[in-house]
Amino acid sequence: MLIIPAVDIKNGKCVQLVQGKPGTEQVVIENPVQVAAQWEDEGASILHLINLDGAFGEGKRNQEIIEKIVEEISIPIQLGGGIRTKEDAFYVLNKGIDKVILGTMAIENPDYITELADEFGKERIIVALDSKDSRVVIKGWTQKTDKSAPEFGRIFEKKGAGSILYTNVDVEGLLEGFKIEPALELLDAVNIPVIYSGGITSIDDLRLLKNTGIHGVVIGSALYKGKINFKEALNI
Ligand code: AMZ
Repeated sequence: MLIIPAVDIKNGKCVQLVQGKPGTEQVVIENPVQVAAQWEDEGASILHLINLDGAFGEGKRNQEIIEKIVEEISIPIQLGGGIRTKEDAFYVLNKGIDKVILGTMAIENPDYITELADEFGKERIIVALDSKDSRVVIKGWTQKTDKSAPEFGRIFEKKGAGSILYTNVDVEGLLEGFKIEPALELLDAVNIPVIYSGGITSIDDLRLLKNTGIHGVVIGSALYKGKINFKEALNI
C-alpha cells in the first residue's frame, strides 16, 4: 500500500484544514517547497499536491510554488485543485506533473476523462470522489451532487479513469479516525485502484486499510500533528 504525504497549498503556505473549510487552518507552514523536499528525503515515493486556492476557484494562485516543487523534487507528483479545463490538464501534464487529480471537471464534463486518458494514458488520470453525507461534493466541497462515490466510480471507470482518489470529507482533518464501510463500498463497485484519504490518525488505521486491497493512502494532518511517524508508516 502506498503511503502518500499531502502538501496542501493555500495563499502560498502549506496548510491543513478541518473538513476542508477555509479559516480552520490547524497547520500553517511558510515554505511548501521545503516541506515537499522533506517528504522526499524521508522516503516518500509519491507526493500528493493540492492547490487549495484552485479548488476554491482561484486556479491562478500558487502556480510559481507548484513549478518550484516540480523543479526541486524528483519523485512523481499527483496534482489536484483547480484543474477545471482540458487545457489546464494538458498544461500540467506537459510540465512535469505525473498525474492529475480531477474533481469538479470530471463531474461536469465526464467525457474529458476519456479524452485525457486517450491522450496521456489512463494511469495519469485520477478522478477525485470527495464524499460528504454519502454524496460526492465538488467546487472546494461547497456543492453537493446527486450521486454517491460508488455510483460515480462506476461511471468514471467506464469513461477511462486510471484510478480514484476517495476522500471522506465527514472525517477529514478531525484526527478522530475514519469509517471503513464507505471505502469498502467503493472498492466493491470498481476495478481500478482506489486511494483513500480522510481521518487517518494512527498506524492501526493504516494496518486496517492495508488489509482491504486499497492501493494507497493520502495522509495529511496526522503527519503534521505528529500522530503518525512517516518512516514508521512506510514500514507497516
Ligand atoms: O479542502 C477542500 N475544501 C478541498 C480539497 N482538498 N476541496 C477540494 N479538494 C481537493 C479534492 C481533489 O483532490 O480532494 O481538490 C481536488 C479537486 O479539485 P477540483 O478543482 O478538481 O474540484
